[in-house]
Amino acid sequence: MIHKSGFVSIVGKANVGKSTLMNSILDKKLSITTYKPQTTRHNIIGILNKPGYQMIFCDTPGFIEHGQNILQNRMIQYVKKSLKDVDIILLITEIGKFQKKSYLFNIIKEKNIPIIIVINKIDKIVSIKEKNIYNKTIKYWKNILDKTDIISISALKDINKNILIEKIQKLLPEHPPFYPKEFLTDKPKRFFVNEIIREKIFLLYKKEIPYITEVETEIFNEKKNCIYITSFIFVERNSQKNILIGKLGKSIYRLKYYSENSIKNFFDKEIKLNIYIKIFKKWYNDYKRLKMFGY
Ligand SMILES: Nc1nc2c(ncn2[C@@H]2O[C@H](COP(=O)(O)OP(=O)(O)OP(=O)(O)O)[C@@H](O)[C@H]2O)c(=O)[nH]1
Ligand SMILES: [Mg+2]
Repeated sequence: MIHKSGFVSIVGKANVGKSTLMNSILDKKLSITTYKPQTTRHNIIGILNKPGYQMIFCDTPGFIEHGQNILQNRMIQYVKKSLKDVDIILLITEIGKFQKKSYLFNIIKEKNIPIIIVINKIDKIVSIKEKNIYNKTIKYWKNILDKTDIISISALKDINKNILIEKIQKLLPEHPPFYPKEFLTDKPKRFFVNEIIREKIFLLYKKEIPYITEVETEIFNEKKNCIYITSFIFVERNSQKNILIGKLGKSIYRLKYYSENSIKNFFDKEIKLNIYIKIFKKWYNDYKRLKMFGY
C-alpha cells in the first residue's frame, strides 16, 4: 500500500481562524484561540495520522506586514520559516478580506507548490448582503489565482472540513511518515501549559496586558495521578503585576482556576498549578530574553 506524507502550512492574517482550523482537523485543541488578533506567537506543529497518510500541519502567527518590536519580527520570521520546504499551503482568509498586494501573498505566489485558498467563517453568511460579499470574494480569488483550489469552510462549525482534508490528501506526496505515527506534535508538554495560561490571559485581561505578558513553566512534575506545575508570568512593570493580581488577588485566582481546568482537560489528569508573577523589562525587545521564552 502506498503511503503519503507531507508538510502543510496554515498561513494568513491575524484572527481569520488558522488555529481553530488546525484544532478542528486534529480533533484536539492543540493551538490556543481567542477573539483577539495575534494570539498565536509560535509555529505549532499538529500531526494528523491516518492509515495510508500523515499530514503535518504547521499553524503560524497571523501575518503582519511590519513588526513593531522584536517579538513581532520573530513572528513574521516564523511564518516565512513555515513556508520553507513545505508541500502544500493553506492560505486562510475570510469573507470580504482581500490581500492581493500583501507581502505574504507575494511570497506564496512565487513558490511553485499547491496553494489552497480557504475561505473561513461561512457560517456567518446569513443575509443576502453577506452572500453577495461572499460571491465577490470567490470571484476575486478565482481571478488572481486561476489554477488554485478555493474551498469555503467553517472551522468553528466543522463545515466542509472533510472535503478540505480529502483535497489535501490528493495533493500530498508519496512518502513514508516523517514522524512516528502516534505523534501529535513536536512541542514538549510544558509548552502547552504556557500556551493555555497565555490563552486565559488573553480572555480575562484587557488592553495591553495580553500583549506584554509571556509565560514560562519551570516545574512540570508528572506523577501517576496528578501533574504538579509551577509557571511564571512575566510582565514589564509593577502596575501590570497589580492588574494581573487584581483586588485581593481575585483576578489571579480566576486565572489560576480557568488555567487549571483547561490544563486538566488537555492532559486528562489532575493538575496542581502554582502561578507566580515576575517583572522582566522589555522582554519582547531583547533577543536574549526572547530566547529564554523559546522564540
Ligand atoms: N463564526 C466563526 N468564527 C470563527 C471561525 N473560525 C474561527 N472563528 C473565530 O475567530 C476568532 C479567531 O480565531 P483563531 O483561530 O484564534 O484565529 P487565528 O487566525 O489563529 O488568529 P491569530 O493566531 O491571532 O493569527 C476566534 O474567536 C474564533 O472562535 C468560523 O468558522 N466561524
Ligand atoms: Mg492562531
